[in-house]
Amino acid sequence: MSKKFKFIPYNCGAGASLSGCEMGPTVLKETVFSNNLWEEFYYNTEHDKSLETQQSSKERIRVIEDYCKKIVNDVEKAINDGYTPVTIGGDHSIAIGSVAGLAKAKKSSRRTGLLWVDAHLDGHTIETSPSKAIHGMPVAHLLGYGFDELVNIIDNVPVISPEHLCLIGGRSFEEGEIRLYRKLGVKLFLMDDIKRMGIKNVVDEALKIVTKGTQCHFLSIDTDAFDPDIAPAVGSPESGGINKNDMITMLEKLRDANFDAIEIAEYNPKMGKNDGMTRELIKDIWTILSKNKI
Ligand SMILES: [Mn+2]
Repeated sequence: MSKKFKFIPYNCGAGASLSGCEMGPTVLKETVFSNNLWEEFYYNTEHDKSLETQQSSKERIRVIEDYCKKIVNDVEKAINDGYTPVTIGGDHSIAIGSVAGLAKAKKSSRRTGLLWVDAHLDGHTIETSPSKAIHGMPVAHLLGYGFDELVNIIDNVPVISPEHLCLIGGRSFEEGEIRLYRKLGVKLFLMDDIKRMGIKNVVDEALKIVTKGTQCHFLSIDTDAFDPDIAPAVGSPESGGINKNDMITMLEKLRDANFDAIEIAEYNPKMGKNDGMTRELIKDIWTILSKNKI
C-alpha cells in the first residue's frame, strides 16, 4: 500500500539560541525535496516568512505559540485529508505543535505514542534550562510542564503520557531533565545503551513503548541525533552520535512500524563547513522512510 505524504514546513528558529534553522525547510525544499515532491508541500504565504531568533523571550514564546498553532491546524488537516504529515523544522520547538496536531486529529491525547530521536533530551523547563532556549523544552511541554501558552496548545492536554514516550540517542543533557524523566518513569535509550544493546534491540523495545496502549504514534527526528561526521549542519552538534550503519538499521525498522506522522528538525544550513553532507543525510533518511513496503 502506498503512502501519501504531506510536507509541512516550520520556517522558525525562534526556539534556538543560534539563527539558521528557520532557513531549513526552504533550503531542503529546493534541494532534497525538490521537483516531484514540490506540490506535496503546504506552503502558503503565512508560512513563507522566516522567523529568526532575535526577539525578547516574551516575543519568542508568542512567535512559537503562533506558529505551533498553525502547525497543529496543518497536521490536523493533512490527517483528515488522508495524508501522513511530514513536519520539517525549523528548530525542535515545532514538535509542540506537530505532536499536538496528531493528538487533536486522532482525538488521542495521552494515548499518542512519541518516539524522540535526539542527541538531547529536550525535557527542560525554564527553571532547569541553562540556555533558556525553547528547542530544549518541547518534550516537557508535551508532558504538561512549561509555559502555559505552549502547554495549552490544544484543548486536551497534556498531549502525551510518560508511559507512551521513549527517547533514543541521548548523550548531552542536564540533571534537571533527567530528574523530570526519572520522576515520570520515561524510558530513555542513551548512546551507551545503543552500544550495549545494539540498535536493533533498542528500536524493538522503543516501538513496544510507543505502540502499546496508544491510538497512533509519532516519530520526531532531530538531525543532531546522528554523529556530526555525517550530520555537521545542525544547531547543536554533539560528538559520539548514531553512525550511518545504525541509522539505516534503525530507519528501516521504523519505516515498517507505520508511524502516523514523521518529523525532521534542526537542520541548520548556516552550520557546518559542508552542509551538503547534512542534506545528503536527510535525503537518505527520507529515501528510507518513504520507501513503500513490498
Ligand atoms: Mn531536539
